[in-house]
Amino acid sequence: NEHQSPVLWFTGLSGSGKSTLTVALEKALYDQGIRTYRLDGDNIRHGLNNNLGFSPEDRKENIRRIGEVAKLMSDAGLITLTAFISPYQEDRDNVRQLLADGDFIEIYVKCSLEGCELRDPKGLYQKARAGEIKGFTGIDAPYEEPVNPELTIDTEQNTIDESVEQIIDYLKTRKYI
Ligand code: GGZ
Repeated sequence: NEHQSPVLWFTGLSGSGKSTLTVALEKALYDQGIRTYRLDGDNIRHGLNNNLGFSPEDRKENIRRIGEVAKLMSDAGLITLTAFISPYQEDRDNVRQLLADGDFIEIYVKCSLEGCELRDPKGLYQKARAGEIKGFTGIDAPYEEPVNPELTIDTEQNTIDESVEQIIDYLKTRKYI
């Protein structure tokens, strides 16, 4: 391998498909005998970062800590998959800087706001529209689209299987796996 274990950094709106994709990708990699670790809200926001909310400052700190944890996972030899909105380009760039060249793979999970609102799996957009949640990403808090992501996955145009294949192809072509 030319590279250390990379961090696959999924970014996108709530409901864009980050969690679904990372779960499916993890399974596909596991089936090929490749060891991964997945970081998401369930194991980070409920634990290490349970003192953080959704202000810009807290999101920044959320992403900073996740970047540091991802770096440790990567040092330990695991391909790390992270599934966080990570709405600010600057915060994502800081994680990229933290890692060795080529170890940060920014994957934009692209889905229109309309599409995410239609899915609304947890009813959060509806609550945000009703003013019951303030500062919700895409409604009254910003999402900065990645400027130069390694990959863009359009979850309105592709099935989960197609998206997983696209990522695996990328990893093989670049000799990460
Ligand atoms: C965005 C929020 C908010 C606000 C709660 N804005 O669909 P979900 O529920 O499971 O994913 C969202 C998750 C976002 O947490 P992240 O750690 O990924 O965000 S960030 O990277 O910006 O720090 C959503 C829920 O938390 N949620 N309030 N105001 N999403």
